[in-house]
Amino acid sequence: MPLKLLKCDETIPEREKHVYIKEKGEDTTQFLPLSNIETIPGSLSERGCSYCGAKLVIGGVLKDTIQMIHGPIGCAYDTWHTKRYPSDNGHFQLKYVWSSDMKESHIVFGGEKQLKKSILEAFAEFPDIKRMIVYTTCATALIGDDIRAVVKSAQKELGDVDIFCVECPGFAGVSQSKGHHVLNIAWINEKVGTFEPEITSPYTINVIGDYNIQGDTFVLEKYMEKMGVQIIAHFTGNGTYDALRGMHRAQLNVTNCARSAGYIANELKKRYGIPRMDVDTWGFDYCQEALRKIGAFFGIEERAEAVIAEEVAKYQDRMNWYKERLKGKKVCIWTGGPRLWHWTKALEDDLGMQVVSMSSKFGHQEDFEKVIARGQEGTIYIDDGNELEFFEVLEMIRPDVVLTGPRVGALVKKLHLPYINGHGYHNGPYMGFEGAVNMARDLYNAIYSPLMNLAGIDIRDDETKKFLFSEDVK
Ligand code: D6N
Repeated sequence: MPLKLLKCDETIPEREKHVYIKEKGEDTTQFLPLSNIETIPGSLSERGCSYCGAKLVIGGVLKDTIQMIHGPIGCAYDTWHTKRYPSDNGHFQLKYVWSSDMKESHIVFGGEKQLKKSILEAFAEFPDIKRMIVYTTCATALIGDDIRAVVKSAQKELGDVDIFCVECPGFAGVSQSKGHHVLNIAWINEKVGTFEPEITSPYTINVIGDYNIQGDTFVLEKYMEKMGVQIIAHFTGNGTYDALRGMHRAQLNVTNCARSAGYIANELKKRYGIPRMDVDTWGFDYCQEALRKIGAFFGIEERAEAVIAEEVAKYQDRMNWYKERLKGKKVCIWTGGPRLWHWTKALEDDLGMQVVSMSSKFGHQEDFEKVIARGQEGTIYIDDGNELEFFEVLEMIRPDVVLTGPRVGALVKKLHLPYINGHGYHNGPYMGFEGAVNMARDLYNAIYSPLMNLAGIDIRDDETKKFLFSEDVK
């Protein structure tokens, strides 16, 4: 019985095909849970929309680009400031939010004039910024506004600006994953090859699928600098619009998040012959493996070893200290998709933890293949999990800590279990060697925090009252 119908799903039995428990000696190809299909009506999904996948996850990270959202203000507001991707230029991309602010009359009479006005106003307001991405949303896509025509006329009028269009309204796909795909493919079709980067090293790479969550990118950039490897484009952590136009000049694509950016890595291979190398840059052991692979590709193995030796010497003792205390602790990983397969073995091998449940919002079949291959027997694997399922699973396995987002995290906290932000991190970065230590420290702090014991106490309870007002406590 590898697929499992949870009790809470009795009224939506289709959910059985989305929940899987790995058993001994099983051929997982027969029992992959369904994924990347429409959410079943009645299931309170945690997914985001397709527009959000393009804007919040990929485009919005760029540090020198105005993000113009053509739609009602909520689409702009709700994808602003909900993710932590800093930049080294004062966080321009986090400070501002732009929108054509569609109202009812624009829906009735068309919003193109409003968009044009907003584009011109935004560039006038930020005279140093010459790059923009314009996004459609459900409302403007449904009424058929022609954003490309508007963009063309605005570019003509302003002369010195470059604008990229993302036509991926919220309803374009079953989850945010569609938005990743649309932006990847549109970018390679329209922008790659239109800018020539300056080459400063005989070893050049693009880093693909890393979004500088709480400074992840800065960690990787430091390692590459020490190895003498030039990063032509960082897709899109701390990235610039023009650097991404020059992606065709790298010798290698180092791909971390294969889910959100594997598409552009594949296209760069097909169209420009640039090889794709998949790495895991989270995890103490994985990071060593990643640096070794990059070193071997360029024949600079000794440089990779030097970085590894330096970092391991700096951080190994701390990892050991945390491993001692985290060994055997049960953890759930409930995030978007790829972090499940990046993190499960890293937490088990580096820290001795036991991953007891993994839930993915929008992973595809290939993600589940990787997750289940790296995961343990007895672990519960869920696609597009809903709130009641999370409650039931927490009851079943009583984990020591859950890695998830603030929404599900709030639910977890109500059951007096600690959660760590698996999307935006508690105190990151989590990437690389120092990141692995930060993650271990956050897990340790969460599990051992005395607050969790206090949270379980009901102060209205007579016994508790007696205790709280006793002489001992005073
Ligand atoms: Fe990749 S799949 S882009 S690693 Fe992606 Fe990345 Fe994962 C994700 S930074 Fe997860 Fe999301 Fe983030 S769910 S925002 S943590 V949240 N689309």
